[in-house]
Amino acid sequence: MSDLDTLKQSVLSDIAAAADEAKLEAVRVASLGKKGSISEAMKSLGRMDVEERKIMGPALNALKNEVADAIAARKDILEADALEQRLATERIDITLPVPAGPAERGRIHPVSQVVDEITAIFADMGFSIAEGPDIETDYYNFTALNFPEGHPAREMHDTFFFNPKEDGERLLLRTHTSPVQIHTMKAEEPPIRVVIPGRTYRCDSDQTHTPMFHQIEGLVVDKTSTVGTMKWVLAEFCKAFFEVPEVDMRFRPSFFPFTEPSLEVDIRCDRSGDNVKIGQGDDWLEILGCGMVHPNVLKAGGLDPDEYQGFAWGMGIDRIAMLKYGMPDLRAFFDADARWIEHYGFRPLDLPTLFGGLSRV
Ligand code: 2NM
Repeated sequence: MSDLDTLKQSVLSDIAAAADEAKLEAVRVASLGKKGSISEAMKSLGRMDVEERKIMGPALNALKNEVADAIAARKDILEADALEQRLATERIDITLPVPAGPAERGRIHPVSQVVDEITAIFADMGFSIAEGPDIETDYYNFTALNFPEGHPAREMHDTFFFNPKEDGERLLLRTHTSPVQIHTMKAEEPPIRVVIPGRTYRCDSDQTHTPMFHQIEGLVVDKTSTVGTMKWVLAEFCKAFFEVPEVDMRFRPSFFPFTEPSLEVDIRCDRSGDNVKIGQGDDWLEILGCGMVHPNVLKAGGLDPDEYQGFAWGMGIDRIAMLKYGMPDLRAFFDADARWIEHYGFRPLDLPTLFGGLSRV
């Protein structure tokens, strides 16, 4: 019996000392496993005489059960301890902000944001979006748009020309997005309603000009659109873009080679505070140029001016972005400074829509 007691004390103290589930399992194998100490003791029962076995049988069984119970109890404690430790070390504070992943940290450039806002507004009015190449021919950039050969307007655009090709033709960086209107007229049947955002280039660089800048232009061609239609479209655009219920607009006569009549549009604003306020005040802000498409331009687009008519407009995106989002320095737009985009950029998943709000500022 004292042998059994010694065995019991030894196994129970091993169980109590097992610091984790792996060590406890080792104790189980060493005692109750096939070749474990208790199992070996059980095997010795066969070699005993009947009297001895009557005593040792129940005693060994009791020991086996006691050890099995002790292991199960210790296992419960170790499992609870392990869980306790995980809960302590893996605890998360669900009130903390979600750490930003790449899609959260990236920012949309204000120029892209404003293009998305403007195209959303015109898409809502039934316009589609067209794009064209940055490199153009003299014909599409000037001639087709009714700029006469040798006309000073060609010089005024401060065009970047490429070296002449072997056949003498000089390609250029488009000075406006208007060549895309010609491509569109040639490719599509009226009614045409398109907006064309894109990069444009003029050899000009100072406080308010960069050699590359962005324009967005629009074109409507059908059989019935008039200056009245144009004024309504542009007024709807201004209200939606500046997110105000009413805007006062002023149309001044102007000149562009590709439109007749040509007009410049100002909207009422207030410059008395730090930021320009749109829709109120005693000042005017020039925001776009527009006009009825010149018959020569319709012809260049393959359309009969006796059958079709329409209007077009154009505006600078960079300037209008500066205005809407209070960014003082145009040149910072193209410096690729991460701190600038972090401050002025927009969240990539906050897409401008008319129903969700354009800018959420
Ligand atoms: C402007 C102002 C006025 C314009 C005209 C055309 C075309 F090709 F349809 F004739 N495209 N863009 C236009 C008219 C552009 O920008 C200040």
